[in-house]
Order: sequence, then C-alpha cells, then structure tokens
Amino acid sequence: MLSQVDEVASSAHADLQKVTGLDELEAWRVRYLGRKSKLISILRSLAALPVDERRDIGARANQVKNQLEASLAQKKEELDSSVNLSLTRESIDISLPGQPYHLGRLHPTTKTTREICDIFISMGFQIAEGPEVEWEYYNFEALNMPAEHPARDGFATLWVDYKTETGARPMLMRTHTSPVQIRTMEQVKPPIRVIAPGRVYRYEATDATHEWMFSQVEGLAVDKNITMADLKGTLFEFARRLFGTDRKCRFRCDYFPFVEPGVEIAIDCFMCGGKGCRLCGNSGWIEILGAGMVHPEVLRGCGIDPEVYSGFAFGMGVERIPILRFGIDDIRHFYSNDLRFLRQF
Ligand code: FA5
Repeated sequence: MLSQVDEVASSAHADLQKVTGLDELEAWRVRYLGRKSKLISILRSLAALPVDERRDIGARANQVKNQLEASLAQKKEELDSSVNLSLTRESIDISLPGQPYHLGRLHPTTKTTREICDIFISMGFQIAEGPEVEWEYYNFEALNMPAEHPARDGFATLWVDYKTETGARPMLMRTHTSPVQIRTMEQVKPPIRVIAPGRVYRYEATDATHEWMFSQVEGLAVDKNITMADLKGTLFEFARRLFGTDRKCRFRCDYFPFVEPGVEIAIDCFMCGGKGCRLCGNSGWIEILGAGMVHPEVLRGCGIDPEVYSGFAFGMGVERIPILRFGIDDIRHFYSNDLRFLRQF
C-alpha cells in the first residue's frame, strides 16, 4: 500500500506539470484529492489496518496529501496571476477620447423632395414613378409634342442610342417628369392624384439657376369637374406651407403644349427682394414651377374622355426651392460635391 501511495504521488506531480488552465487544475484536484480519489480511499481504509502498517502508511499518505494540497495552491496562484496579466494586457482604457467619425446626412435635394412630397401627400396625393431613360413617345409625342414641334427646342435633349435587332429606336434622358403623367393615365383611371419626384436631364449651359441635371416633382390630378381654381388653390397652399405667408408668389400665363391654359409660378428673389440681380436674371422673380389644365388631346391619347374628365398638372424644380428658402446663390453648389456646402443641411 505504501508503494501505491508513492505511485499516486509521482503521477500527481507529473500530471500537475501538464496543467495549463483553471479547468484542468480542478479536474486534477478531483482526480488526486477528491472524495473518490485513490489517496483519500487509502486514508479512509487506514482504520482497518494493523497498528504498525497504519502508522507508516498513514504518515506517508498524509505527507503526500499535504504536498499535493500545497502544490495545488501554488499552481492556482500561478494560473490566477497569468490570467490577471493577460486581462491587464487586453483591457481597454475607456477614458481615452474616441476617434471622431462623421455622420452621413441627406442631400438637400433629397430633403426638399421629401418635404414637397409630404405636403402633397397630406393633400391626398400618392407617389408615382417613371424611368429616367425614357422613350421619345412618353417624353414628347404623348405630351402633344410630335416630331418637329418647336416646343421641343425648350427641352434641350440628351439622346441615347438604343439599338435593337430591327434598328435603332429613339430613347432619351427624360427632360422633365411629365412622362410620368402619361404612364400613370395609361395605367390608372380617374380619379387620379399623383406626384412623381425624380431626376431630369437637359443638354444646356449651366448658370446660377440652371443645371444640366436637376430634380423635379410632377403633380397630376384628374377627376370630374376639376377647374383652374383647384390648380391655383392647391399650388398657393403648397407655396404658403413651404415659404410662409411673407413671401410674394407670382402666378402668370405660360405655354406648354400639354396643358391649356398654361401658367408658371415664381417666388420673389431672396437676394434682391424683387429689385433684380444676377441670380434672378434681373427679373426680381425665380420661377419654381410650370403648370396648367391637362390638354384634352393628352387625356384622349391616354383613353380618358375629356368631355367627362378634366385635370391639372404641374412640374416644379426641386433645387430652386432651397435656393429661395436658404439664400443659396448658385445651383451648381448642389452637385459640385463640396462637403463644406453639403454639411450645412
Ligand atoms: C417643365 O419641365 C414642364 N414639364 C412643367 C409642367 C408640368 C408644365 C406639368 C405644365 C404641366 P420647365 O422647363 O419650365 O417645365 O421646368 C419646370 C421647372 O423646373 C422650372 O420652373 C424650374 O423651377 C425648373 N427648371 C427648369 N430648368 C431648370 C434647370 N436647367 N436647372 C434647374 N431647374 C430647372
């Protein structure tokens, strides 16, 4: 039995060398010092031994037990201090100042578009959408502008070569959001109340109020008994909500082949207060939208009987609105990607 105690002692010491973590150390303790371990069983069986053997084996077994307990305590201390060391190394100093990082924000055109849409949605309009690369038919012909119509000159067009097996078909970058009127009336029958926000493109020189790519919001209402008074009431209410009651709003005749009669709405120039300056082209006014009563030919082309239904439509330039509200002196700031400008919104 004495030799068994020595075997336990040597294998316990050898195994302890291999222990690398606290879990392994606990397993080692259970194996060599636990209630069911060999050493404890020997100690328990001492009472049944003759007195001489009990004294020798008991003394040795207790000595081994004390050594193993001391080794266990020492190993535990070593492991604890190495865990603490690695925790200290991996710890984060939360008092250090953080890395500054910039939050993204919405572009002023997106913000304004959403604001415009919210106003019309509160009046019962729904959002409609159309493609930016458009068929000539929707951009011009269906809007009462057949080929060679002089009004096409007002929409300097970027053409797209679209080749099919049967030959090229004329496509273009839409010059206005009005094609969405046609696409909507082809799909939905009156009553209709939609607004269509989106980008448009014109092949023209830029200046303080003209870009070659800009955004518009189109509006269309078709129903029985819609009159010019509805158009004026809707657009004046829109201007009042967006610009407040202090700004002057000019409503006067204009010509667009797809409406009859046609009108334009302009707001007094913020920069000169109406006296005339570089921004407003010395007119004292900045035009924000074109509008009118939908032409009977356009309604008929979409299968809507103009004897029964009438409607109004409008198309506004989105960037012109923050220009007027926040006093921006040049539309070209919007797309020149100067963050000092964009971060102000
Ligand atoms: C149109 O585009 C018509 N489709 C509007 C319309 C719709 C009339 C429905 C009647 C019925 P116009 O070319 O005037 O019209 O453009 C409308 C608005 O877009 C202008 O009032 C102006 O605010 C803005 N706009 C026009 N050209 C530019 C440009 N180059 N850069 C920035 N904004 C522009």
